[in-house]
Amino acid sequence: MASTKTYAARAEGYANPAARSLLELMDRKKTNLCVSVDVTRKSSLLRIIDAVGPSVCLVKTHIDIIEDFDEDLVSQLQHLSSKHDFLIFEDRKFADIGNTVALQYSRGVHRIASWSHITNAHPVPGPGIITGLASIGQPLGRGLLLLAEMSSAGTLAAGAYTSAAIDMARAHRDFVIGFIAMKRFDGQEDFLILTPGVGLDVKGDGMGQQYRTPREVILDRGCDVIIVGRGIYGKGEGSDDDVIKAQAERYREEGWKAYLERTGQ
Ligand code: S5P
Repeated sequence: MASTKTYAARAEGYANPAARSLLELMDRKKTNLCVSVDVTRKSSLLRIIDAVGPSVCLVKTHIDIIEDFDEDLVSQLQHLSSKHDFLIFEDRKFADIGNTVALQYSRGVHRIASWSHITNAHPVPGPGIITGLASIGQPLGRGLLLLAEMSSAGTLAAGAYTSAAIDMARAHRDFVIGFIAMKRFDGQEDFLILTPGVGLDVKGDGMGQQYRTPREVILDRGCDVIIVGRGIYGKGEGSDDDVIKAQAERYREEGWKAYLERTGQ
């Protein structure tokens, strides 16, 4: 049912502020594109985010790969988030006991909870990982995604593991807003489905990544957000701005067209 409802209509059903803001801004900005920026220099990260900003609802970071990370990077990231109207998703993939992830989320040099609207976790430790992350993130209005499935070949996140992840999310709907998954799951509850492994030009990367098109992901599989990395920014520290902007718009248009078709608009 969630797959045929509009993002705007679904926003009203979420108590979690991050989920609500994300759905509202997707509707306002007409984009279901999340750009994943996996570069290693602060200047490249900010340049690429500024270039894709107008086309995206969400920017996904791997903050621990930045070699010259500093406090100023966080300020500039927050500035770009307001300038272009997108949310920030730190793809931290927490995977430890509750007490440890609470520290990893709030402390260390990165202090992820202080700037990242959304983060994610592997369900492998059991529900304590949600309790730990919620103790930090919930008072700040943050949202959590569970990795119920993965895009890589041979992933162990399948079958009974995926079902258990869904059950864990159901028990914590105030903080768990959805999943990293390859398809929408049946069920009464509305969860956000964010899907990586999206590419228009290639099928894989020689290291296990597997790509599907925005249309397959949004229309055929009923997912909500396409996560695109190298298909947009290119290789290494990224292509020229003009190329990146054009690629971001190309993916935004594909993703949005598939959503309009799915919702019968
Ligand atoms: O199953 C997954 C989950 C994630 S979050 N498969 C993924 O590829 N990701 C992330 O999405 C991955 O860590 C990377 O940052 C991004 C995909 O990048 P691309 O360059 O292959 O589009």
